[in-house]
Amino acid sequence: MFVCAAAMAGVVEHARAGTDVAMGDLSGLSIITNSGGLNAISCETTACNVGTTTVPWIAAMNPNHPFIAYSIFRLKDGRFEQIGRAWAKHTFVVSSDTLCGPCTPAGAQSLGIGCSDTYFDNHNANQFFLGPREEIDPYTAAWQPCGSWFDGTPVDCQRSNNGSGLGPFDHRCTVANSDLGLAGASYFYEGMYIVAGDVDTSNNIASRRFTMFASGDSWIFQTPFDDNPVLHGPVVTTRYLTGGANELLSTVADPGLLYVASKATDLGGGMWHYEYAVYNYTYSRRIRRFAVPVPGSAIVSNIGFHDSDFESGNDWPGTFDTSCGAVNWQTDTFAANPAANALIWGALFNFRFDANVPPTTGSAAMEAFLAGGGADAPATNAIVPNIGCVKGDVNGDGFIDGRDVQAFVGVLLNPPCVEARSFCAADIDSNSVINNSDAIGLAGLIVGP
Ligand SMILES: [Ca+2]
Ligand SMILES: [Ca+2]
Ligand SMILES: [Ca+2]
Ligand SMILES: [Ca+2]
Repeated sequence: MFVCAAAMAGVVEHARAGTDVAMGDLSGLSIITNSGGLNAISCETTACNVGTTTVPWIAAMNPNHPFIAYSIFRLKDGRFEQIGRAWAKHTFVVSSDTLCGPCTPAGAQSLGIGCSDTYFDNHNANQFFLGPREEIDPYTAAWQPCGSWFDGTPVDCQRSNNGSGLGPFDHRCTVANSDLGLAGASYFYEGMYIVAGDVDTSNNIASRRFTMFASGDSWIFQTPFDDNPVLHGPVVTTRYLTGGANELLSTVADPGLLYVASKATDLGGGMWHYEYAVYNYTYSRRIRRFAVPVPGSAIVSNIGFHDSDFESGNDWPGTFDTSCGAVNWQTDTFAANPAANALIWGALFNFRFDANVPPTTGSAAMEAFLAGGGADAPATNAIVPNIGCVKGDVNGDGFIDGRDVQAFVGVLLNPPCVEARSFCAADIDSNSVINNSDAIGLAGLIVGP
């Protein structure tokens, strides 16, 4: 079993002033139960208090406890997909162990400085303490017990729902047999602690590679010891892209972060495959729309979507909007359907298509599901089909000159869809808004350096 380097060194990994919980170990991936081609999967997580304060670990209905999220991913043929995801584990008690080094115990409801606490696979899969991710703000770790899943009926801020009456796969990380054991695939599991006030969240999330073999009608999972340390960071940032040509990772902050990994592959014959893995790390508002600019005259095929549940009815339909010049996927608005399949934190959705257009660097548009926060931020550092957008050449005649001013005013007064070429050319600073700063930018381009 891997333990944090701190444990081997006998010292705390690093002491940063304030609250700092780290994922000290991630191991023991196992099948809790299986039947009918499905597997409920869980893993073992170890928290280390590497900060300078104790951390409350008080069971629901008290809101002051960390949350543990975990899920399963597969990399195959250039596609990085999430194939299972559990509801969030509400932590409820700590032991004061020494996996991370010297520990100053602080009781069962508080993780002492330097102390570790391990939840085994059966703990993390216990439906009594699994709650909907939607109730938790991944950025602030806020959770409102009153009216929660645990509160149940009546809504009286008392725990009514004890997790009984559930099926073996409900709320658990459920993975289909058909997604496991595929030739040429690599598999990973990721775990994350969400902790209020954590001053360094980069060490809260980590992943490990695992392998498997079939055993009767089930699977035996193994987490190789060699060359397979606990790798900190969101899995999409550490396990997918390799820095090759036509690959980019875009980071979007709201506050809260999400990542858009994009990749284009030359299929030959003038066709390209575009592949997007959009991972919501801590983006509270979720995402309900994703759009990639494509020239309206392009040939587009094989528009696809992948999420990690087993419901096709909630998949985001993808369409090629030739008038706008975009391939667009979306689910319902919050107003239309508060339970829509928006991209929740800890989830990864894939968007893909083929087009007869070579790639360039540009922006993919996204729309938040919940109100609040700032303007909906695009992924500005993405691999997208080249729509022929040249910043400043708003009228598309190959020159940047006074004639673009008139075209710019047209876009300013009557903006087309954000994916359109003229919008892109007028949006000099690539922030998906046309305003005065773009006018100044255009003037600078016309006058020249
Ligand atoms: Ca931390
Ligand atoms: Ca689905
Ligand atoms: Ca022009
Ligand atoms: Ca702009």
